[in-house]
Amino acid sequence: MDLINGNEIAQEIIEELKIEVSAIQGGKPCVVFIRVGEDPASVSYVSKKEKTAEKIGIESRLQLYPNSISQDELLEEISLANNNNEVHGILVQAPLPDHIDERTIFNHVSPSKDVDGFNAFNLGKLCQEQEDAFISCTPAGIIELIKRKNITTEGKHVVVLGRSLIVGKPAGMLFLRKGFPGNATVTFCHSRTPDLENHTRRADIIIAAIGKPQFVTKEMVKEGATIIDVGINRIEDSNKKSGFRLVGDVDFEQVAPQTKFITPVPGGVGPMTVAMLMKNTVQAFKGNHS
Ligand code: L34
Repeated sequence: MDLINGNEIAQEIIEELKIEVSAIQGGKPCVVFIRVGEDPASVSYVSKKEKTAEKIGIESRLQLYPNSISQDELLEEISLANNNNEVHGILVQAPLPDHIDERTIFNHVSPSKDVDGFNAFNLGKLCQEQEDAFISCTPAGIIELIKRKNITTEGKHVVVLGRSLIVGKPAGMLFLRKGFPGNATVTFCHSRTPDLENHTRRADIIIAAIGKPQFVTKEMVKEGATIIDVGINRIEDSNKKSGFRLVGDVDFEQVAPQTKFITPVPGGVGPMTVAMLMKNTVQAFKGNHS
């Protein structure tokens, strides 16, 4: 079993970006973070993004709004950022309150500033395998882990658990692309898939992104499989100061010994999401300036 250290690989990327950004002459990459409400996970993730941006030399502007903001008001804020030449990247942290349609919001971000890769234009580019698509940060982080650990994907069976726009769907598309890492056979499974374990047991690589704590058990995993655990679930733990601990979608203790590679939670995919956002922001800056 080889534990994939997401913190370490994310740090490598951050160091590479520091060098890239310090070589920029004239201007500085700038990203706007839009956060609505005070969801504790969102507060923590956005604050990680701010700190990482600062380390790299990327300017970030945090725009906070109350849960009561209307969809039109939020669209207007995005328009302002779209039209602001000082801003290269825009990120609207999910989840948004129920009265706001996330799809409408994501599609309103200018494709050239869509560092999250959530809008239809960038998702379309991903399907078309266009090199300049912004790719959603979590799936991009998964692919980067696979690349840097040199894990073979060609001819392998990848089973994606989850069909979200943010992780499941784009992750599957990435493994499907021609080239490395790609050329895999991809199966999507979700909450309506019967006999899930029939699929997962045949997987060489499992991408667990269903948001159910410790859902993947050892009976579901073949010996020598690679597991990428995308889940970040807070479960109550009275032994912790915070009152909770983080667990993935995989029962790590049980499953890890029979895997070839596995990502831990925390310290696996999470830090990669942040690193890839930074990479996309630098990309957005360079795009605007070319
Ligand atoms: N718009 N919304 C938008 N873009 C995103 O890319 C995200 N995501 C997901 C939720 N909503 C979003 C994130 O930023 C998930 N996510 C995210 C970011 C960072 C981490 C996890 C998820 C992370 O750093 N995780 C650490 C531990 C976090 C902790 O201690 O709370 C880890 O080691 O997994």
